[in-house]
Amino acid sequence: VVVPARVESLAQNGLNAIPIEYIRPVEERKDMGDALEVVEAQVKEGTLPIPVVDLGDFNSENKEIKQACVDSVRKAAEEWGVMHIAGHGMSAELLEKVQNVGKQFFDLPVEQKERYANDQASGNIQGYGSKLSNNSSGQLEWEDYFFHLIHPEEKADFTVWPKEPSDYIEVTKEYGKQMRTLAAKVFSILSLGLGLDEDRFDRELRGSEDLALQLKINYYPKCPQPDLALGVEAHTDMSSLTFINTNGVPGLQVLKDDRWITAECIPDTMIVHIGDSLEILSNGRYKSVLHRALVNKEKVRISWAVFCEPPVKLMLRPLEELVTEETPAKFTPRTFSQHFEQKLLFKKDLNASDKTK
Ligand code: AKG
Repeated sequence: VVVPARVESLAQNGLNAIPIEYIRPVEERKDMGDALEVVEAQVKEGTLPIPVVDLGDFNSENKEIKQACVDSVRKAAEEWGVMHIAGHGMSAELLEKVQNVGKQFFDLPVEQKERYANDQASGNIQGYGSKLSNNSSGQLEWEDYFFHLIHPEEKADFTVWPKEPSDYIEVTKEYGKQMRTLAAKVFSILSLGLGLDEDRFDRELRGSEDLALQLKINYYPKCPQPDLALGVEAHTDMSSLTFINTNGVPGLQVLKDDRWITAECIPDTMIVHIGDSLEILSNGRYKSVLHRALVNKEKVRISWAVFCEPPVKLMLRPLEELVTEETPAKFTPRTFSQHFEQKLLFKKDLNASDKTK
């Protein structure tokens, strides 16, 4: 088993300069910097922020309010491929519990977390991990993570889930259940936005099984040189949708019109990304957003990303309702796993976290 260096251990050593493997090439450094400073500068500058939509309006009896909600979600998904959602319906209490159990796990000493280490070389991708330096450039990311499937429950392998804290499993299971409900709601709105039957995207994406929801808790230690390192390098997600919650520390950046826009932390909202699977089904109407994570000098950042993935054998192709003479199919059919393999051909290194990219 190759055990990579944990970024947390490196950060604890009080370095003034980061090891060379974490230094990004010059071409990637546009709009990089300390996330706390970058987001502040962006607000001052009046940069167009990532749209905020209120999903609560979708439950309105008033047809116009409901339609305005559908329109705003469609517009954000078409123009940005990412949005903040308010009115998502998940209780603040559950979200707080999810954050507490995740933080309590990461507060354990590294040696104790090491008992949950994944083994990427043998394909055991669930568990505690960090990027392995197995490509020629040796490029690494400034984060450690915990990755595991949380829904459907029958597919979850509870033996790899954290046993400490003792309520981790119960809380995270409930999160998986409620995330599935939320995903169904977002699919309804996105289906109606393109004039499709309300259950169209969900029905197509779950196939004869169900969506697989994968949780990745990203733990980004403080970084002495945030202008040179990335917590997560630029990628689009393979998923249909990805939901992101954070501990209130900024870091996420999305590419829009050739500029990296940093997500602000807006209380009581979460972020939703459109992933590749939905981009393909929507025949490119909804954009799979390119994103990355910055780090900062002052605060540990933790994010909880839930990737809603179709079954691996599911055939991804543009929905027939969206393929016309004026809008021919932009994507060739491929299964979800073939899509994964095709993407990897363009990348030299295989890592656990790449399963989601
Ligand atoms: C990933 O884990 O793939 C991410 O993109 C994380 C983004 C974030 O931490 O906000």
